[in-house]
Amino acid sequence: MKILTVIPTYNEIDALPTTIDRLRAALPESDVLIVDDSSPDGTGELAEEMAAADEQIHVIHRIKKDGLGGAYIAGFTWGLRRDYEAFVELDADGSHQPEQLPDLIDKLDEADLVIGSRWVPGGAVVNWPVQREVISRAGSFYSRTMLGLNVRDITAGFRVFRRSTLEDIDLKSIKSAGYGFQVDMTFRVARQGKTIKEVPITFVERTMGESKMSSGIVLEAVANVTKWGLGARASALSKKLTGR
Ligand SMILES: Nc1nc2c(ncn2[C@@H]2O[C@H](COP(=O)(O)OP(=O)(O)OP(=O)(O)O)[C@@H](O)[C@H]2O)c(=O)[nH]1
Ligand SMILES: [Mg+2]
Repeated sequence: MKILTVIPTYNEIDALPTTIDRLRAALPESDVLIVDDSSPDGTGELAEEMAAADEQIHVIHRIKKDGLGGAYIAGFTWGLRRDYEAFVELDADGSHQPEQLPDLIDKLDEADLVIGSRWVPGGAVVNWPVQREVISRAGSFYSRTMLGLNVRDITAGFRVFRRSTLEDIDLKSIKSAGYGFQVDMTFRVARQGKTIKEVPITFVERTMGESKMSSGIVLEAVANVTKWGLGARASALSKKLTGR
């Protein structure tokens, strides 16, 4: 299977080399696409050097920091123009263990989307303050309930999509920038009746670089989940009442 691993980066100059080395060792068959948003710390230039030294590594540069969602959409669009059959999402900061990727890819035999999950039995988080875990679990619980999804870790960013799963999504219509992007993608895949499977992973909080998580990102996700959940309920009710 031809695999593309997409890695969005913003100021990840310290963490990126280790992440790439581990990924290339753990999954040598996968091509890599780094999507950098003109990081002021020089991550984009470093990525270019890596690409010059390894023909399986590619880079795209966006002109300004414009969110994780937009970076993934740019990366997927690049890959869909080529003949990749599976698309991996991986953070640059070391939180997602490339060594666990083969487990996720194996599961793609039975699924259209595989999520590396912190909140299924066997999943774990290392070095997270308790308040971060509470926010993440609560966010997944709220999203699961509002959207009627049977997924434990809805905001997870360690994932593998089948090509057909991405082809069936209108990527241009996705506006969510932060975690909302992961929830949005999960909801769209589930609404098409596709199969989503979770595989337990150990998520290790970053030890290098700075977090891009912000209250704006959390609020965007909560507002969107509420809007989508109420929208889905309203359309189900109107179908019931009108029979259409
Ligand atoms: N291209 C691009 N990448 C981004 C942007 N925001 C975040 N990223 C990258 O997306 C990945 C996840 O971002 P993180 O900052 O690690 O977010 P997080 O995991 O919620 O936060 P921490 O737990 O503090 O690490 C990292 O590889 C970031 O460099 C962005 O606006 N553009
Ligand atoms: Mg992180």
